[in-house]
Amino acid sequence: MRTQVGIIGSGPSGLLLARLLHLQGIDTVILESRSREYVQGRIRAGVIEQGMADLLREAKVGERMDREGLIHEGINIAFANRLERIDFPSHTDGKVVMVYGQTEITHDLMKAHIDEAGGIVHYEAPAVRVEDYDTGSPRIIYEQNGQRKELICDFVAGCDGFHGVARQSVPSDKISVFARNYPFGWLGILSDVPPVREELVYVSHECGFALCSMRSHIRSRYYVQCDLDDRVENWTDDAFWDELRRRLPPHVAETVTTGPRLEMSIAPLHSFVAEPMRFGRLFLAGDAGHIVPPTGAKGLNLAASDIYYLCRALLAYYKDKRTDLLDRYSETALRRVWKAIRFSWWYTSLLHKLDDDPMTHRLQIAELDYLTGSVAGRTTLAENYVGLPYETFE
Ligand code: RFL
Ligand code: PHB
Repeated sequence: MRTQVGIIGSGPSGLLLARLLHLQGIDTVILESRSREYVQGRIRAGVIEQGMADLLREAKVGERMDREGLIHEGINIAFANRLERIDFPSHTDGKVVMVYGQTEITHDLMKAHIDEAGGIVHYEAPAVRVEDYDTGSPRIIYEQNGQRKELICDFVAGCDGFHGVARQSVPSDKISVFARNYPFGWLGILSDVPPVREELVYVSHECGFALCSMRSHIRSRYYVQCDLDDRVENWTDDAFWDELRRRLPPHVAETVTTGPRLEMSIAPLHSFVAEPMRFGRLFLAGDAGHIVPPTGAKGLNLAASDIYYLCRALLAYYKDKRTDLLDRYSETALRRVWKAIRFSWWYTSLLHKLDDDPMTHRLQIAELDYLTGSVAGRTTLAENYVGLPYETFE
């Protein structure tokens, strides 16, 4: 089999790239190790930066998002029994974020790319490795129905997430990795109850971090910081709600509506960057190249900015025979990646229980007091949260 751009992974990175290229007449084939139902069912991100929302509109999959997504003009931060609000538009030249689940984005992309446009996605077809990426015709070796097959391409996009094979196809002496594992995780619940506040609430408490998020006016997503060795089986719904309320200021806690879980899961927190993001004709994008802890809501948004740069670079090649944007892809994408890695690390360290030393929490409260009380502090937080701008090219 042969295609122009072979894509490994049908998460948001892979699907968005395929969709944008299809709209410009460029052929793709996506290879995905899991089933369509599995990919569709994963519950993950919820906050979309304006840059990503604009890219989804460019991909002509923004209609339902614009109808059903919630525009948020700020976030709340709870600490020391206080609730402070950071307003986005007044600190960022009018920018806002969109609350719209990754599950819905994946659904919209699948409908547009596969069901309506007839785009090719092979599910349950895991890639095994990428070969010949230093030549003019790289190949993806994959498995389907127990058979080994190969997809010959002009370019390969490794959109196969943190555990994928694209990055692992490169010899370790050609790649530098930077990693930090945090000694805690997030226990999350999804429940059909109205959110406690109209906007997200990030909580720093001496018992640990908590987050009140949502998917709609009637579906909430809440998280509490937990130990890395904790298990979902250790938690009843009541125990979760009690722990969440313990960490909220009393006047907020008493307004939490509780209900049965639709889903409960634990996610570990990591920071990870692989450099470079380009190896000959193999390009990494999204979680395949970098991971952030979810605190800053940046993972999915970074995947989108990678796809923005990669798509423009591929278009410049196919339409104008230009290779300069492909050559600059890694450097350009990584500049934005590192700023989000920094923000996510800083915001995680600011809000989580890091150790048992009471002074650590006092220092965090002092920083939160400074940040929320100063125009400069609020601006720094707001600018990073709504998303730093994408670079443009002539
Ligand atoms: P994905 O979504 O992991 O998709 C990769 C796909 O590749 C497939 N795959 C393979 N296919 C073929 N052959 C192989 N050998 C393969 N190996 C893997 C996988 O099955 C999968 O379908 O990566 P992608 O597309 O780069 O997208 C990244 C985002 O999913 C991720 O960054 C976000 O979910 C992170 N994230 C958040 N990001 C935000 O921007 N805002 C948020 O509010 C936010 N909240 C979150 C999050 C992630 C979380 N978890 C569970 C890690 C909240 C949580 C709890
Ligand atoms: C979510 O709604 O899942 C969510 C929101 C904000 C974050 C992380 C996760 O920072």
